[in-house]
Amino acid sequence: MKLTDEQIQSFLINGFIKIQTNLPEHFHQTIYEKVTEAFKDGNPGNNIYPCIKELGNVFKDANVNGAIQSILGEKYFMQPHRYTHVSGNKDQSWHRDSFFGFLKEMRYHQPWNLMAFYYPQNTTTKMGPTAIKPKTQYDAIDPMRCPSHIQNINNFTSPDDVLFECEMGTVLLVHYDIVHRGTRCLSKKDVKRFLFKFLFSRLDFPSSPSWNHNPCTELWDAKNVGPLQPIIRSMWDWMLGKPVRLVPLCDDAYMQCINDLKSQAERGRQRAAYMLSCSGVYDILIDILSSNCESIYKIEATYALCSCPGEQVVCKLCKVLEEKIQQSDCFYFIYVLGSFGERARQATDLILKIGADCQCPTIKRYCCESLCSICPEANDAILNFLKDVLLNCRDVVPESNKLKDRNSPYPHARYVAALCLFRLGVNASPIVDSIIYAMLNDCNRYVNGFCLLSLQSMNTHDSKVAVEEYLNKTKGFCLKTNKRSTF
Ligand SMILES: O=C(O)CCC(=O)C(=O)O
Repeated sequence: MKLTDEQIQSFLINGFIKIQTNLPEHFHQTIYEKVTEAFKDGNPGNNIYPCIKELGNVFKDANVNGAIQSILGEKYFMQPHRYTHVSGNKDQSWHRDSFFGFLKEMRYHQPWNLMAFYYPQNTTTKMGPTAIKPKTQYDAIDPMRCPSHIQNINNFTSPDDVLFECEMGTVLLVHYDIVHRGTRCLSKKDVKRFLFKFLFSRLDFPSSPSWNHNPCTELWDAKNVGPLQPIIRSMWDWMLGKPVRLVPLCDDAYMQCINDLKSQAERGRQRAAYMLSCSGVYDILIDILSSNCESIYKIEATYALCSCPGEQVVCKLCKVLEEKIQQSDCFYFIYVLGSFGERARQATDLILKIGADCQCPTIKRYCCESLCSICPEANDAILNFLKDVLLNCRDVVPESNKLKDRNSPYPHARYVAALCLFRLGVNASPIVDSIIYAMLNDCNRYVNGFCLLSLQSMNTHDSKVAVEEYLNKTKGFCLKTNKRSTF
């Protein structure tokens, strides 16, 4: 079942939606028994999926599949990372998931990624349910780190937090960047609370509504949502596959926004930045990106710029980026240009040049991502760049597969290059040999996983042979995942 307009709007505002599967009680009981059994040997980590193949039925369920399609579009995919959580005797810290510990400078306001939490048992408050801070998916401040002079309310418990008591068979779909945590189990009884976490992502930009949309709601302007209004309105337009609406500002409102850009409260700053951007006033935001101010302001301005209507902003961004080529934070510009997709075509050569000339894995990573969004049909130069990052973006200190490597920007860049090649589909086939090589030889399991997905989606003779051999060998398990190294 596809979601309705109201459900999509509520998801865009709050950052989550609760779905009930149509699967019978005994299905969830079987999953519960199987996971209890599997845990006797330790947490299977990423391998939970091949261990309990029936989990696939949760995501084939019409309600769940329909809801994911509604948010991520028809061509969504499941990421190679999965995890099973058991509630423990301590609350987790409030956190946002990060890509396996990798430091993420920028996240996404647009729903590119979703977490799906599946609960195979009735989950009461005493059993340690998941807690969520609604609306935090748009915050630039991370609850785990923030300069001390900037207000950061998200590492404290607040009355707005939602505790998810739920029935067995519930799937909670959550914006990937929302602040959440697992709470502690208060029950003395030996009833474990399991949660299966799966990640899903969209492959491309929306071109039309992918939910059960009534065209009469097209001009919904999110009037009653408070300071988040300009953000939510922009997300709604984006989800419809439409250009973001131009909303001009009167002089007083403009002056108020300029003042609010440096306000103490994050919501006020976000609103001001988006209102300026949506009114086509982008110079001041671009100035913030070029300045020496605190990164939090740059991140907020960057998110807002992604909703700037019109073509002139692309020219201006390219012009300033050209002047900034040597600077380490040019990735903010590259990120915004990527968010415009094909609208930023004129930036292709500039981004390629920056990516090829720089040594910084973080900048290379953003170049990969933006090139793939701007030019989805790819060309030789783009494929060669992605291939170079995939095969050669390595630290001088050799990587192993240990925990600390998850914090290195080098595997992260290769991981994004592999993900981009997957997004390019058959257009990546000229470099199929490199993708096969990285699937078999890269020391990072997610690089292997995304290369496998890329080869599966390419569906050429060579890719099919490689996939078949690989799956015959692995049987769908990640060979680098074990109970000492679960993800
Ligand atoms: O165990 C839970 O309820 C939450 C799990 C969690 O925070 C996570 O998977 O990131």
